[in-house]
Order: sequence, then C-alpha cells, then structure tokens
Amino acid sequence: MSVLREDFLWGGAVAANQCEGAWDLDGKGPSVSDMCTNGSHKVPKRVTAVIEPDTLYPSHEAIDFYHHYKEDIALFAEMGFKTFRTSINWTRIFPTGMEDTPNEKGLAFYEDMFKECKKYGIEPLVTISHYELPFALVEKYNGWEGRELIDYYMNYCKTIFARYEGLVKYWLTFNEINCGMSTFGSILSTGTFKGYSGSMFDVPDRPAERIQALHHMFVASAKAVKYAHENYPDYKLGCMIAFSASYPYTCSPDDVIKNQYEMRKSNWYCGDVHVRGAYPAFAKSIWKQMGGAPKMEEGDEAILLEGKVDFYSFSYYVSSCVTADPEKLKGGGNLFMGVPNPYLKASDWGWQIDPQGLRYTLNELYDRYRIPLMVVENGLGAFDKIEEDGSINDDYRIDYLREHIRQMELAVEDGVDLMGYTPWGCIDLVSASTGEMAKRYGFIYVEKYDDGTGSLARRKKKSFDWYKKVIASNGDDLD
Ligand code: BGP
Repeated sequence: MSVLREDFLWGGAVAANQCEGAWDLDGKGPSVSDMCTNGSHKVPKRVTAVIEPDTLYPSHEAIDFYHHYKEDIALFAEMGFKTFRTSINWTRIFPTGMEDTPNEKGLAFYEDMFKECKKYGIEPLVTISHYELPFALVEKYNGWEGRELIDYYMNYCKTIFARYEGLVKYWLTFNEINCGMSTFGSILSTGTFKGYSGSMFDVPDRPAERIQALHHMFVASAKAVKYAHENYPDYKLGCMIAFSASYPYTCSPDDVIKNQYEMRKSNWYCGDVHVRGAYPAFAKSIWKQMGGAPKMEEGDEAILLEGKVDFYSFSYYVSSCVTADPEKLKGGGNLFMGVPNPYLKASDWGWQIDPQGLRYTLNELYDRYRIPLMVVENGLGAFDKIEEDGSINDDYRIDYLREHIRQMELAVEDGVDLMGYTPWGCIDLVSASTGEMAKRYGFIYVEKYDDGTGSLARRKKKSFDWYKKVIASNGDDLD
C-alpha cells in the first residue's frame, strides 16, 4: 500500500525560458535569460547588454517547446503525469513588462498549452516568474531594486489569473526567490545588474541592492497571494525556494554556528517571510552583514502578513558542508559547496548526491512551517549516450530518482504532508547555470546539442518506462 496521498501530484517540471525557444516570436520581448550566452561546466556563461551577432544564446531556440508542446505533453500523459510544472514567460504577455495591454498572441499560446494539459487530466502548476524578468525592467529600474516593479508584476498577475481561470489552480509566485541572496543568482532572480555585461561569475557584488530587491519581491508575492485569495478562492499559491541543505562539517561549535547562519541566510530568511508573513528575528543579523535593512513603506508589513502562501515548494538537488575554518575551504567544492562531504558522491558537475538529505529537509520544513510541501525540482544532470540501437540506458538517473523517492516516502512516514513531486527537466532542456544541453535531466531525450545544432527529435530514455511504472503504482514500485 502506497504511503503517499491518493491524489499525489506526480509529474515533471520545466521553465519557459529553458524549453520554449521562439524568444522573439509573436510579439515576445527579451527577458534576462534571453541575454545569456551559452557556457559549459568549465567556461561560465555571459550576460550581454545587447544581443551579439554570431553568439549562441541557448534560450532563443532551446528545445522549441513552443512548436512541440502537443507532442511533448502527449509523452508526459503517456508517463501518467498528474501535473506539469512550467512557467509563463512574462515577456510573452508584456514584452517590456510596462505595457498596459497584454499581448494576445502570448496569452493564446499558454491558453492552448494549458488546454492541451487538461485534455489528458494533467493539472498545470505554473511559476509566474522563473528567471524571465523583462530585460527592459533591468535597464530601466535595475530589476527588482525598483519599487515600480511591484505594480508591473501585479498587472501581469491580474492578467494571467483572469485569463486562465478554470485552467490553472496551482501557482508559484517566484522561482527560487532565495537565489537573490547570492551574487551569482542575482542575474536571473532579482535582475540587479543594470549596466553589467560579462561572466556570470564576475557580477559586481551589491548585496544591499539585492536585499532591497527581495523586499519588493516579497511584497509583490504577498500582494499576488492576497489578490488571488480574495478573487479566486480555489487558487492555491505557493512559494518556491532553492533549498540548500547544509551540515556542519565537524561537530566543532564554530562549524555548527556557522552552519546555522548559512541555513538562515540561504533558506529560512525567504521561506519565513513567505510562510509566516514576517521577517524572522535573525533578519537583522543578515542585514548587518549584507549592507543594511531594506527600505520599507508604511503598510508593507501588513501586506506580508496578509499574503501568506498556501503551500511551500522547493528544489532539492544537493547538500553541502559548512566550515568555519578557511583552510578547509581552499580548493574545495563549486557553486553550492562549502567543503566536499566525504560521505557523498558527486555528479559529473560536482553536485553532491544526498537522498537522505531530502528526508532531512522535508522533516525540517514540516516541523517549521506545518503547511503542505511539494518537491518541485529534483534530478540528476548527466551526460546521456544514444546506443547504436537507438536506446538510452540512463540507469544512473533511475538510481538517483529511486533513492530520492524512497527518502521522500520515509519522510511521509515520519509525518510530513507532501502534495507532489515534479522532477526537474522531465524533457531535456537548457541548463540554467551553464547554458548547456549536455547536462541532461529528462525522461525524454531531445536531439539538440551545445553548438546549437540538432534535429529536435524526441526519444524515450529507459527512465521513461521506469517513471511510468512509479506513477502507476503511486510510488510503490520503484524497481
Ligand atoms: C534550478 C532552477 C532550474 C534548473 C535547475 C537545474 O536552480 O530552478 O531552472 O535549471 O536548477 O540547474 P541546472 O540547469 O543549472 O543544472
């Protein structure tokens, strides 16, 4: 007997900018992701202030989901998806973010796509803003540092809430909002990089701007939640956090205290505002470290309290170790890592694989928030090989997912209320951190390569049939 709810939302997740392509078709404007070049594991991608000729921008074609969505959704339905997480590309609806009137062609595209999902009984789960901030808002306002963006975002939300009534019920206000706590993440999330062109790893570090931007995003999110609750009582609104599970590297109290600080900064700061509707007490220590408290207007605190989310969703890929010893940090880790954990193996991209960390995370989250949880991203980015007979034997991916699902089920047995699971990149797509196609997550392979070539044909991987069985048995049959 499955330990999961009968209505457990099995599915998969993508983001518009990483799969749709058609970046300037049918009236769409450029988003921050459209200004990012490709990169690789070793060479960081760049963000450019103008589109450079003869440079590859992976989002411009991506896997051309824009023209393949019927075929792709049919494949999701074949696997038995109950839900499909995708995002709306803000600039398809409002090309600069500042128009009064929405772009009908953009609205119609999503309407058709959501109807296609519904045809198969698939419930769309929609991220309102997933690294798709209109680039014009970066140029004019330094992204979310500008308070004006709250109204633009609300205009966008009101438009899509009204248009997709009856088609969409589950909404996430911002993807991985807590990426705004890091310099690297600021390009794609807060958009506070006005005037900058260059490597994603050399973005000027302006933490006070990010803290201000995040405040505006919190207010925007809360306003959207409040508005939805008042006008569309059946809508469920969630937050989305890139959960960064970390452990103290040793039991030295210095490491423990340092890890507590990192957990607060990376995870609890944003999660607490979304779920509890107020900044946590420790926010003051974060502000001190990041250059000061955000400017707030009268009424902001009340708005935060009135716009608490209905459920908490998060991405989970890795865990890391935190040390207070600068010597141990030398030469270790990558983007997410403090020091490598000697008990864990890592993916080809250096992401440390820790299924038990998911159980730990789910328990920590539920203890703290007591609202339904959903894992809306998880998966293994790996190199896949097409064999001579055309098969793709991605047993490594099956192993990764199986172990994470097992730990998720143990967490449910521990008492966690879990709504669903949507592994990332259910169909191969462009990597957010590197811009590569070679870092594949999908159950469905797409013939598209890092040099921009490829027929765009779709093929099922071995994991396709495996996941189908998992869904059919509601997580009982993981073999
Ligand atoms: C999350 C993002 C996704 C996605 C995923 C995997 O941070 O929400 O957009 O891309 O990570 O990361 P990557 O594509 O860098 O492998």
